[in-house]
Amino acid sequence: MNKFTEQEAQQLIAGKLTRYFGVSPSEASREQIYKAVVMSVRDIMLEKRQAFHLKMKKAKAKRVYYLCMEFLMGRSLKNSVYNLGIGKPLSKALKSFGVTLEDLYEEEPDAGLGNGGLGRLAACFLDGLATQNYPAMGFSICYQYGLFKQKIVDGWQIELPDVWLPGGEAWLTQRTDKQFIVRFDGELEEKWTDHGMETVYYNAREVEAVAYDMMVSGADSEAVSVLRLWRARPVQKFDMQLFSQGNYAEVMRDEGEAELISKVLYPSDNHSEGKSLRLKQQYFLVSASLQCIVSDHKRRYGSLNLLPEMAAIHINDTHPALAVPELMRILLDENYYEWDTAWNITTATLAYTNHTVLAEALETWAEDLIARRLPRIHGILKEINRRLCDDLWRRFPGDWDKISRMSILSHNTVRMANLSIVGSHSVNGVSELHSEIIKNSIFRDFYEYTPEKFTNVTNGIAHRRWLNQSNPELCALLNDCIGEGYAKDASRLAEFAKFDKDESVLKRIGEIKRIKKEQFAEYAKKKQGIAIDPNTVFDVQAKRMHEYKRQLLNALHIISCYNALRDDPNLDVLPKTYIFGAKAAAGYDMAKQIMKLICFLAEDIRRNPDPRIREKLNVVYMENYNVTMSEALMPASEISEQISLAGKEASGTGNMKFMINGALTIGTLDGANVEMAERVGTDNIFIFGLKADEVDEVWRNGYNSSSYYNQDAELRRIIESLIVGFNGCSFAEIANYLLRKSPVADPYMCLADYESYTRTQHKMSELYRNDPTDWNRKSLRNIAAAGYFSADRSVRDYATRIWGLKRLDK
Ligand code: 26W
Repeated sequence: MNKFTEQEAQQLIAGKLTRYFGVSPSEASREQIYKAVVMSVRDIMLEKRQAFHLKMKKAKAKRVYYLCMEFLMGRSLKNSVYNLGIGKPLSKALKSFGVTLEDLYEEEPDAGLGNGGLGRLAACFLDGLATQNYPAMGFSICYQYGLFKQKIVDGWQIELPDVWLPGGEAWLTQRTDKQFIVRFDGELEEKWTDHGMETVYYNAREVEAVAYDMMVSGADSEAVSVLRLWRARPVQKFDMQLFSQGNYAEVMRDEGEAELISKVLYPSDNHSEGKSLRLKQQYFLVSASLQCIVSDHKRRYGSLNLLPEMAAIHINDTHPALAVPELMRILLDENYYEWDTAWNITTATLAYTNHTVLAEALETWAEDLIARRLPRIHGILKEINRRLCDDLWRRFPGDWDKISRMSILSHNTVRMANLSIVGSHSVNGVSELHSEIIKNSIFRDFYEYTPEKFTNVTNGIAHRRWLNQSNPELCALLNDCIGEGYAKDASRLAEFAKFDKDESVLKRIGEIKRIKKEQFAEYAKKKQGIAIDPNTVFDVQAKRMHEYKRQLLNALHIISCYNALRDDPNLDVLPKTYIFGAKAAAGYDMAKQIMKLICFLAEDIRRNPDPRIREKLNVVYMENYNVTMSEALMPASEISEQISLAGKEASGTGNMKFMINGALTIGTLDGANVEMAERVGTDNIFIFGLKADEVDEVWRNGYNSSSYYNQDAELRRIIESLIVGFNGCSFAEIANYLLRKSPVADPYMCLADYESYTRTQHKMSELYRNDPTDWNRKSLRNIAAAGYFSADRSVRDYATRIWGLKRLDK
């Protein structure tokens, strides 16, 4: 493999410094050294990719193309150095430049090209694919601004632009040989030509898509995954006529409009806004990617007849669903296929994953918007829909309700989920529970129509990033006990379970957690000037801020603890620090209100004059939670809060990151928590609350939050406290939300689950205080049971059961 020696590394880096920055090693700034190192590491990966590419070509290997509007990559240097196995020579080489590798890691901005779970999953998958030598490419957009930078001013979230490219660009390789024209607007005309009836598309606005590649090396493998990011720019033909007529403004406007497409990532997670620019982004991604895939395929194999045998194209959530009509357009208009053949090729190539059941997240577009912006795509959608409805009519004669629910076009809306299902040969959810729910509720009609399409692939995480790289201390213990094999085969973590009676191992687990807590406390001090006492228990909820994830339920319990301590500051309770990290979608008012409540509650406690209270209860809201912060936080956590209303969290992946780092979960039977409980055993996880079917039942019978309020004095006291407020601010609005909001009070049933939650919290505190050894034993069992939740296993499931992909080393 293309590794290097210390001397070679030194020369490579010094060479970059002279050629790209005109400085000698002794003059170079840390930033310049960082960039020179990135360029050197990138070169190694480009070479490695080329070798793998050759192998793919020779083997005529099938490839997967993963289309996703988000790839939440975080930092790349540490991961690349680890995966390439070049840490030692590089560290030594850097001595002569007067910096350490750790210093350089800190120079790198996060590539925050995603919102949350969906985007981080896509990033984890690229790692799993490369490590197992699967031929894979991700496609997304090269957003100039990634997910906003969060500032919290007086408890209120402010969004600032995320300027990542100055430091992140060094990873990108511009591919001037990969450029495609994407067309919007314009008009259609049908014409008779040599190919029969042809649809001609004219007067379109054209935008050019230019590729920027980012390499993701596998760990100790031959493969490198490529993430191809499209940047939009005006087509390089200047409208001279407009310009010479003196229409400068119009010319410049067109230029600006083109670039707008890849300007910024939409910050909304689980809520579809239906904005025209977002539609343009989606089509831009889909059209550029498919043109690229198709042209590569044709260069290699001549025609598109073999596309399904050689390419698996994945639609990650419905955001790239226009891949269905776009592939049809390319087959029909540019390659003159008959409709039926084109349709068979399309559906055999595409597969779709659903990542959420929330109604407000299910995407629909106004049909007239699509008709205007994408007239040809609209025409194809109408024909897909016509044929679908014909077939449904044959299968379910007279069942108009069903047919109207299943149609793609209805009442001036285009339903992207229906389109994705109809246009794919496979539809999957991301945990067992979620996959059952989609079959039985949101996609029930489709499940009855084509049951063979539906399947499950439970999510997984890049465990080398989340365990090996983030927690070397824990890995040292694992290596002592079970060797290093788990890095490439996470199922071997199970061998760690044998040590659950070994007192010295259990003790070391506690010591390691303590070290990671101290490190995080230092990090929080440095980042935010906040003091965290590592002697307290770290109870952490880190994920996007959303009503269904119920950060509010957590807050209600903290308020009750605070009340108890205000009543009796001498109360003998387990000292805890509650840590939150979460961004809210910019326009999501309720989420921002909950954030404000937590921040004001935190401040109220911090300002409490009684040190006996402050010593036992601390609340910390970490600002700007992102991948890099997460890597510091997961290993330091002792309690993992996974408390969504059952049936709402498709899977969760943070839950897996906490688990593999030995945190104990307090959670509902939701998403992947269900499978975590099955694997670790119910004695080692703290499950509470209504189950998904019980939630449905309570809902059917009419949920009334007041009945819980009336029966529970503790709850009444908490609501009172909300109204009185914290740090001088009343939160009566939240009290109202829980009890009186129309049309429903407490839509995510915090009050229904409160008693069970608080009881379970107490149970955990008792265990922590009374039997720390048993706590560590449970922690050990969680680590040992986490292997299944590796992205390596997830992508293997996709590869064998959905994509029909083979490893290139087997
Ligand atoms: C169009 C607005 C929008 C944006 C993003 C709608 C929906 C999304 C995503 C699908 C939301 C998301 O990230 N879902 C999360 O996906 C993870 C990976 O499968 C799961 O682990 C989480 O449970 C799920 O919430």
